[in-house]
Amino acid sequence: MGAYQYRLLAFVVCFATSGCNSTDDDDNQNLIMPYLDAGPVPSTDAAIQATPESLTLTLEQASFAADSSQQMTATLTYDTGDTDDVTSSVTWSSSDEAVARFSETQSGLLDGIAPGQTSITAAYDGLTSDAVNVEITPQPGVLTATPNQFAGLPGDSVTFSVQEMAGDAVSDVTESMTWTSADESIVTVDGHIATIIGTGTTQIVGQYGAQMVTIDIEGIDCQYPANNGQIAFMEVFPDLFWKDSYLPDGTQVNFSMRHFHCSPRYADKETLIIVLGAGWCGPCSRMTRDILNPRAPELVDMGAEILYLEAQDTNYELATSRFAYRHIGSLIDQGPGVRSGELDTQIYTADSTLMDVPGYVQGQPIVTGFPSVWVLRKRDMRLIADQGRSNYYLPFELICADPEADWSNPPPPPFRSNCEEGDEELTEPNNTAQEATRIEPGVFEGGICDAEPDFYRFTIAGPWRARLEFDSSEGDLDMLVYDKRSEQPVLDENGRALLSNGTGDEEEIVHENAAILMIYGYNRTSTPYTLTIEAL
Ligand SMILES: [Ca+2]
Ligand SMILES: [Ca+2]
Ligand SMILES: [Ca+2]
Repeated sequence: MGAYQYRLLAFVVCFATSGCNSTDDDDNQNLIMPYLDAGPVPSTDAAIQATPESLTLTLEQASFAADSSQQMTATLTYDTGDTDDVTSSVTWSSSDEAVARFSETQSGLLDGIAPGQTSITAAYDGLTSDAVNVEITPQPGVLTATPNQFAGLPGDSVTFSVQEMAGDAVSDVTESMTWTSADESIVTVDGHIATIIGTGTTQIVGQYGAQMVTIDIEGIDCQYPANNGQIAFMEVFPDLFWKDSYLPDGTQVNFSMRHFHCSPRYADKETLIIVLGAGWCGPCSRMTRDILNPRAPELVDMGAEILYLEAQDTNYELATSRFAYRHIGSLIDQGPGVRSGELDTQIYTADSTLMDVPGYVQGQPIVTGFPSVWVLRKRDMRLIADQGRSNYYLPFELICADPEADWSNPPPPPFRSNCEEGDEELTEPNNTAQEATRIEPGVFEGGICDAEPDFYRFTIAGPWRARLEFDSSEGDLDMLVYDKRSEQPVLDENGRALLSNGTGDEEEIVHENAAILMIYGYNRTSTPYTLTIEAL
């Protein structure tokens, strides 16, 4: 536009003075140049007498983001009412160039630099425009939804949160989001909670200002293997459900056999270890805290999930999932495993509706005591290993490593020594009554450091006391007075076996005269000990 105007100007100037011709160029140039130096001038004849009166600034958006730009326009208005665009001729200024400053290459282009306010003016030929306030807003960030996808069975819901990340700044914009479901026959949204109501895939879309975030949703169509509702060895486990079960960190999820079998959440799982315990049951606590949990990280890596199902609370009442969460947490803190309570047990009926069946699991014939411990195979949801079929703890590592094998007669678990160097007594081998170490009253340090017992023999005229001390959280040791002939514990005058097999940190036997003591790890556990023999 500028070049066209200059040419037009040349004609105007010629007519108003002594005339123009091709031989008179020098004079004409002199007349024209001052106008050119000052920039564009009115494009009509009348404008020659017109006086610039005001300078006004316009821009499309008075508020825009850092790292974006807006083109400003300066308009000169003459006393005649005529106007001219003088954008490229004015001197632009921004009161705070740290907030926004003008481009050096394009006149009037205002670059947002950092969030804040600045005041824009332009000057032209002695005129200064009114100030225009411009706000630079933070650069729009990247929205991230958590979770960014969700697959669930009908009835499952998920709560989303959304973070906006702008540079190093992260802000939670969850409460500012507006959600819509792309298919309300699959998922509905209320606030920022989505609930699966049908099967299929769709999306929900979250809107935050001009930004959007989408979340892929799948309503899972689960085909659970046919079953007869009984819990039995090699049978398909019943289609049970525990709403609002607890994860180790206290978050709640619906957990069910159906979820375990079908949900992508368990995609990398092959086995489910179920510990049916009770709040009042010491051996259950031992199983959870001392046997299973120390192995749990390794088992989880092998594709095992754990379900701690509490049958009863400390008052022998049906346990809630809340109780299960607190009780298991008191034993293993945030150790792996879902926590559910039998009061909350539900079962899918033939038409896939849920029915309350509190206490269903502990009422099964397979449950002869607590803890009952089973391993299920995810592929077909069959119960492949039952603690009730073994005199030892189940060899979880072996079972989870090979869930297709026959575990109807599970072998003892591999022995794991809890001893450190020097814990084992120097009088090994002492693994049989024949090898028993001869001792006098006193204190002896030793250890059950392999799968074999330790034997000691002594002769004391009269009564004595043998006390065994150890850390039962590491390994439970027991002790008995051994009868070489019967290869059984010696019986006292009342016919009771002279053995001490409690669950605490100490075993004690009081007897008299010569004896052979046998010290052994309960269920192949291992730990160092201190043995004290005193004559009474
Ligand atoms: Ca030993
Ligand atoms: Ca030994
Ligand atoms: Ca014991």
